[in-house]
Parts: sequence; C-alpha cells; structure tokens
Amino acid sequence: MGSVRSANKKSLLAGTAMFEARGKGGEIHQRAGAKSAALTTGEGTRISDNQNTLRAAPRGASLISDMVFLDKLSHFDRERIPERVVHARGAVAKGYFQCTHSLAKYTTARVLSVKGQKTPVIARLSTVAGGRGSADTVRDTRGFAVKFYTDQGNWDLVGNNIPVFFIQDAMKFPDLVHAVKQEPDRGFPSAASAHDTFWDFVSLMPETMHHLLWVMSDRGIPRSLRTMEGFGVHTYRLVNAKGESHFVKFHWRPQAGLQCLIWDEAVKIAGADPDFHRRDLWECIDGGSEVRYDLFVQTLTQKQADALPFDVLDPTKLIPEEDFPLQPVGTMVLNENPSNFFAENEQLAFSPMHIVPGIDFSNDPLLQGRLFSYNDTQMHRLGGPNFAQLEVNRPRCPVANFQRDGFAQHAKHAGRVAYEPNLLDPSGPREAADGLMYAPHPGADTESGPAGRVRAESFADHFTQARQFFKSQTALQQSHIVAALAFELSKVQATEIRQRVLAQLGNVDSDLAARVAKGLGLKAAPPPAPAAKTPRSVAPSAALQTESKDALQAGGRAVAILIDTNTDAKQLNSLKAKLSAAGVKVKLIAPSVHGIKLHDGTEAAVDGQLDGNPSCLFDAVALVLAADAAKALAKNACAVDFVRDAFGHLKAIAASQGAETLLTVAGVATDTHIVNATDAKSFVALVASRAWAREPKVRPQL
Ligand code: HDE
Repeated sequence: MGSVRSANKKSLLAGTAMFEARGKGGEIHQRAGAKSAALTTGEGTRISDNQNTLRAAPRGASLISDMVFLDKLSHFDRERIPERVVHARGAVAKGYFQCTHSLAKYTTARVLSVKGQKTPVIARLSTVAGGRGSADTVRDTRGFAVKFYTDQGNWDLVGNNIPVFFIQDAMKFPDLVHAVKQEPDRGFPSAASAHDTFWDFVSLMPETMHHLLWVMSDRGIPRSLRTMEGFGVHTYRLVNAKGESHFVKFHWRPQAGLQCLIWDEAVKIAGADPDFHRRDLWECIDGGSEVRYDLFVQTLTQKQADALPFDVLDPTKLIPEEDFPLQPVGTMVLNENPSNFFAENEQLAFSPMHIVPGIDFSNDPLLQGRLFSYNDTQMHRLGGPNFAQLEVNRPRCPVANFQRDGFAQHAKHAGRVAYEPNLLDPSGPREAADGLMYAPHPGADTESGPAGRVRAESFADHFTQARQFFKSQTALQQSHIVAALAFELSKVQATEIRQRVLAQLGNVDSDLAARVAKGLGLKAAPPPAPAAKTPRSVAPSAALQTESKDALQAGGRAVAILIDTNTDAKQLNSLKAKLSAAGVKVKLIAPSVHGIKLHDGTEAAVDGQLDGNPSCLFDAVALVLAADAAKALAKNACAVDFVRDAFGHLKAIAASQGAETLLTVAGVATDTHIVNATDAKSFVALVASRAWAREPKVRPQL
C-alpha cells in the first residue's frame, strides 16, 4: 500500500503546502506554496483523505464506520430542494431602489415616499413554464419579482413582464399550469406552450385571449432581461396618512429600452447558449455596468375605477396609459451578482403577501388566491416556517414577535415569555399604536352580498383589450403575432383544438383569425365563438406598441468580429476600439482559437471558435476578412450560417472589402444595415437596431 503522496503531510492538512501535493492515485490536490484551510466533515473534524473510502482490504468491501464518507454522501443526497412549481428557472441580481418622486400624497410606505432614500433590493427574473435547467429564450411570460428590504419590513412586488394574466380566478391556476407544462404521460415538450394540452385549455377559456396575444407577440421572447418591462399586474391599494386609499398599478420600465428577439433567433440561441439571459445579466454586472429600471405607478380613485368600462379587479385587464398616465416614483439599480446561486436564488422566497404599511391588497380574485399560495409553497420548498430567517429573505429592519421553534429555527429566543399580552416581560414586543403599523384598509371589505362561487358580470368582456393590443401593433409586429400563433397551432395535433382557437381569435379580430388560418394552410377561419359580452372597438394605443419603445443604445450590446488568417490588423483594431469606446462588448471569433496570424504577422487573441459562437448570440456582426480567407469560409457551412443568420435576423453587418465572397454566398443584399468595416461610426450607430425594412425580404409575411 505504498503512498505516492509527495507533499509534507502535515502541511496538506492545514496551512501552506511545501510541494505539489498528490494523492494515492496521483491526483493533484494543491499547488506548491498555496495556502489553504483544513478540510473537515460537517461537524468540523479534520479529514486526512478525501479520495478513498475506508476499505476492509485494498480490494475488500467498504466499511460502514467510514464516518467521513457517510457524512459527505448523506449531505450530498439532500443537496436539492424542490424546484419552484412555476418560474423554476430564473436569474437574480442585487442592488437598490431609490425613490426620486415622493408618493407621500398616496402612501405612508417610506420606500415610495421618502425622496432620495435608497432601499436594498434583490430581483429575480424568470421564465414560467420550464424546469430549472430549461433554456432561457423560449416563448413564455417572464417573471419580474423584486424584494425590497424596506425599513418597514420586506415588500415583495411579484410581477410579470406582461401587464395582464391568463385567468381571472386563482381556482384555475393549477389547471393552467398543468396544461402548459410537459404533458404528464410523455414528459415533453419542455418549456413550450406549442402543444395540445395548452391550446386545448386556452381554447376553452376565452379570458386567456388578452394575455395570449401579448405572449405571442415579440414580448414573449425578450432579447435580454435588461430589455423587458415589468408589471405588478394586479390592482393594489396605496393608503396615505389620512387613511385614504387609491387603487394603484405598478410598472417597471428598463432604461435600456424594450427589445425582443426574432423567433428564429430565439430558437437558435436556445441551442447555442441555453443560459443566454442569465449569462447576459451576469456578464453585464460583472463587467461593472449597472442595470436600471424605472418604477412608475398609475393611481385611480374608487370613483374613477367605478367609471371604467371594465373591472379594476379583473387581472386580464390593464389600465390605459392614455387615460391614467404613468407617474414616476424611482429607479431600481442592479449592480451586484449573487455570490451563491443556491442561497440567493433557490432559497429566495417571494410572496405577494409581503407588504408594508401604506400598501394594501385589492379584491382581485387572482391576487387573493396568490396570498395563500406563495407562503404555502415556501413551507414546502424550504422545509418549514422559518424561511424568513435565511439570509436572502431576512428583513433588514427589526423583527420581534412570539413565533417560535419549527424546522431550521436559527434564533435562540431567550426568556420564559413566548406569548402576548404579558406583563412578565415589559420590554418585550407589543402591538404598535404609532400610526406606522400595518392596518388593513377597510375598502377591501366594503363589498357585501350573498356568498357564492360566482364571477362578477363586470369581468365578462374578454376581447376588447386583446383587440386593442393587436390593432396597436405595427404591420410587422402584427405579422409576428400571426406567425407565432400559426407556429404554435401547427404543433397541435388535434385539429379540433386549432378550430376552437381560431373561433376565439375571431372575436379578437376577424383579420387576425383569417391570417392565422391562412398560415396554417386553411381556406378560412371558422365563425367566431359565442362571446359572453360583445367586444367594443377602441382606438389603438401607442403605449401598447413594442417596436417604438426601443432605446437603441449601443452600450451593453454584443458584437462579434469574424476574423481569419491575414485579417488586416489595423482595420480590426480601429473597429474594435470604436466599438469598445461606445460601450459595446466585442468578441473576436475565428475558425480556431489559436494560431490565427493577422496580416501584420501578429497572432490574434481570439475569444471564441466559430463553431461555438453563431451570430444569433450577438446584436450585430462584423466580417474583417482577407479575400482568400473569405473564399475559404464561403465553403464552411458554419461561416455561411453565421452571415446568413445575421442577415435573416435583421442585424447590422459591417464587412471588409475582402469579405465579399462570403456575403454573396450567404445571400446578403445591400441595405441600410450593411456597412463597410472601415465605417465604424455608422456601424456603431446601427448595432442596437434591427433592419426592419429587410424583414419582408427574408421571411414570408403572414
Ligand atoms: Fe405566481 N407563483 N401564481 N404569478 N409567480 C409562484 O411561488 C401562483 C401569478 C410569479 O422568482 C410560486 O415561490 C398562483 C401572477 C412570479 O421566486 C407559486 C397564481 C403573477 C413567480 C405561485 C399565480 C405571478 C411566481 C411558485 C394564480 C404575476 C416567481 C414558487 C392565483 C403578477 C417568484 C413560488 C420567484 C411563483 C402561485 C399567478 C408571478 C406556486 C396560485 C398573476 C414572478 O406560489
């Protein structure tokens, strides 16, 4: 049993290794000179050998007395906690919210009313349908959840990137989720709504049409978590110092502007980099940039709410911005990545129930159901009622009460008094009477009438706002919605479901239904389904558009420069410098990562190999190639796809003179977004935008 360990054994256990440390199998444990802590069991006992189990003989059975092995494996066996039943996949970032405009007129919540005050936050941005390991760029609604660690307690604003929801009543949520998730017999498709069970359910549920149109629009495939809007969705209440209540809707607007992907691009990214959104957010913050979203509110009095042609409590409706303009409140700045994914993402527990004085609930029946569900799910996922003690969930203000014990209790509550009222502990916590406590607003309970499983008549119009959303889009966006619907329905095998969806779409807009039918190859759409209430026609709204909201900043965008042997170093460096100066993240891509000699004889510092870096991963591409290299690349399918896709995805392309052959083989035609690589200024101005005018030339318009 000769040991090949060549290190000073004592120094390997703790302290500085004198030599390179090797184990019995030749494993390298430690560089010479490195300083390290002693490896221990979970109970703190120092471990001498972390590679070999305790054996009865060199080729004998393992011994049950190997406490080091048992300690290690029994912990490992329990490393996973149940993933979130929805929104399992998400990315988090930390930072602060700063109030810039006081809402003191409406609320006593200090987070929203003390101008200049900074409140620490953590945000989790997620997909809904896919599991923890699913791809980021699938078509889906995105979660937009923010925990504000306010000085009055934690406030969780748990919203989405779409301002309305599929259903009106919480009772339907498990059915909706079961319908969209993997079909239970086969376990697929993952993270996709394009399958029978989802469309079967929504075809029977006309209230889903409004949300459906949003998610079938480009909003369902955000370019980045940095370029999507967020919404509180439900109507909440703000309550001021006089006890007056206003209804409120919350809106997040990204300072980077709204930008989405193109479907073909989203599909290809899902294969090339399933972590596309997570990586983008991480790299942005890791590179020292801040991600900013502005918070706005819309406020309404009870009287204004009563005058609306729909119910303010109906979560399938939004409040038109034209009638109730957005009022600024402050800015959220995300500037810190998590240091441990499990501790700060998996264990992060949101609940709409977490509110602070000055903010209150409405009677929205979907919200009311959520008030139960979130804490209930945390108990299951995090193993008991003490999840608020986990670092990531812990309020940053004092917590004092008589909640005691339970699984994973970390506090050591001293003293004999664990109840209230009491006189034995006069310094213990008492009910607050200073006007700063949470007291439910009586408005929530003014409704009266016979109890029952009922739906208010005021919730009956399912199509007017869906129609307005569709009518408000540009011709291109409308055709994207049509194409998305035709794509999803083409994946549905039961033709009857297609017909039922088309019949519902007919209520939204007859032209929409006819175009989707045509996209499916049908002669016509069936007649509209009977509607609970005839939809109204309303004027298009600029606020509902997608395209017009793009901020088009070059900063924070990613550009790939494709190079190869004999690339002109001067041209390359000048382009690179100008892009970097504009805040663009530049990656040099080449057929191989080593050995690319530039024209001046230097070897290029290549960031990525062409095979692993398709152009869908970038906002724009440049081809700085010598003529011979371009000719060779024109025979390489990867290179041709790189250019063809950049063109098909409506991206700006800067090309050197020598790149001509590759452009031709890839079918690139000249337009506003094709520039010479020497014209860095024009290229920089184009990297964030899409060549929308190119769209009809590269894709049939449905
Ligand atoms: Fe959720 N939802 N939800 N949801 N939801 C969860 O809570 C639920 C709804 C939203 O990043 C779960 O901690 C019900 C609307 C986000 O951790 C669960 C209903 C909106 C997240 C749950 C809804 C959301 C969740 C799963 C209908 C937008 C991720 C794990 C009544 C306003 C939070 C968890 C995070 C997560 C229940 C509908 C947003 C099961 C019952 C509407 C952003 O409790």
